[in-house]
Amino acid sequence: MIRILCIACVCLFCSSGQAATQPNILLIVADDLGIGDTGFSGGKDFPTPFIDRIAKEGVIFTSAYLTAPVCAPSRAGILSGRYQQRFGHEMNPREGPVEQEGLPLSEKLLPARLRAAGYHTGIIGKWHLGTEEAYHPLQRGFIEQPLGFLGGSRAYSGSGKGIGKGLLIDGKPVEKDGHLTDALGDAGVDFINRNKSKPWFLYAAFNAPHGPLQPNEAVMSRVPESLKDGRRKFAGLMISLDDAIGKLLAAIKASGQDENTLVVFISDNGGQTLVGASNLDLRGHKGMTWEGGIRTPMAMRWPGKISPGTICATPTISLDIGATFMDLATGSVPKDYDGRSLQGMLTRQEKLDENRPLHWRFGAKWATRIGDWKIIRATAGDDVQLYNLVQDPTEKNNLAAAYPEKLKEMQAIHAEWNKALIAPLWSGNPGQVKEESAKPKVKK
Ligand SMILES: [Ca+2]
Repeated sequence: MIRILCIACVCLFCSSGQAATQPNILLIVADDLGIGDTGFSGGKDFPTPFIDRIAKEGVIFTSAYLTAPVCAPSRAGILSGRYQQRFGHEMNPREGPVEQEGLPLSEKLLPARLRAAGYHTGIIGKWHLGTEEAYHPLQRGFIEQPLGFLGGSRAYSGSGKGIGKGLLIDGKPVEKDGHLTDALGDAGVDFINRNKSKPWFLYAAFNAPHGPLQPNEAVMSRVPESLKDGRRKFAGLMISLDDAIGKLLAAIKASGQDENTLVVFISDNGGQTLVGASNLDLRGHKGMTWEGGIRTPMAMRWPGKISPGTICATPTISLDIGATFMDLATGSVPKDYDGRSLQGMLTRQEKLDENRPLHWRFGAKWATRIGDWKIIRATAGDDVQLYNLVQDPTEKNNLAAAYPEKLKEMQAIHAEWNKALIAPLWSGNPGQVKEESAKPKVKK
């Protein structure tokens, strides 16, 4: 096993000035899934063999973050490569014919950038970045949409009438039978099979295991007997997701592209424990800036390039994904990107800066992590709290009173970052999340 303890490297943004061979890129984004929901990140109560295969045959990031604790702003960060609060996409947009809320058109998205670099780009699954025509995926750089939908969540199956309304192929309504996760997997396989002549980028934005809890009855016999109620249905959704990912991996291998394809797996926000997800013992859940709201399982696989069994414990954030893809595709990272390329770490085991500040702002809730330390305002009106995440990964012991200088120093760094942000463009619905009492706990 190779453990990369990533310390300062001056070459993070030094590029060769030209891209190496452009790999295909499969970016799998699951929905509302926590670190207790995939085997490679510590989940134990149902198997996820294909997701785990990505990790086993590649690198596991054990301290990976998303830029938001809910769906749409997190996806805006991933696809723009920038902290989404810079351009006002801080909250989930409302959906409907009257609303004009979507990822601002000022942002050139990752699919558009990769397309300009010669990639064939496709999206399956969930969009959630605007329902008006101008915001649609085919207007934002995706050449094709083998199967998807525009909203933030939807049914997985109908009652004898197919999967239901709202499914699209290339922006046009379509009817499908069966279970949505199966259909999305099949559409992704079709995309991979059809595109062999040039590098491709597939954004596989599965809505699983986001609610509603509508698993495919055909897989429920595979759910361990010990699981009950919501967790049982959630496990059913996960089994279908894992099967679909297995089909995508098999299609890549069958197409002869295994060693020319980078596969990335992440969630879009922390687990929604209120509907069956698990963040293990991390504090909080979806909608919060506690670790349970912003941490994700993350793994990458690229046979022949990434050494199997690699573990990176250095904090990484979903902004690094786009930076890495652009570095691979073009040999450089766009200057306005907030992430850093992981290419050197992935392929040459270069060390990463462990003390890069990472920031969050979600309305009144915010946080900053630097190295071992994190400050957090968990709820409007709360005092700012300080935690040492290495000694206290479950955020139990607030050290604000014990280390006032550290608190002050980090607050100043957060305030400086905050200055570059704009006000949210819409108030949105931050998600159906229950506020957790966040009274400071002072270490005795
Ligand atoms: Ca989500």
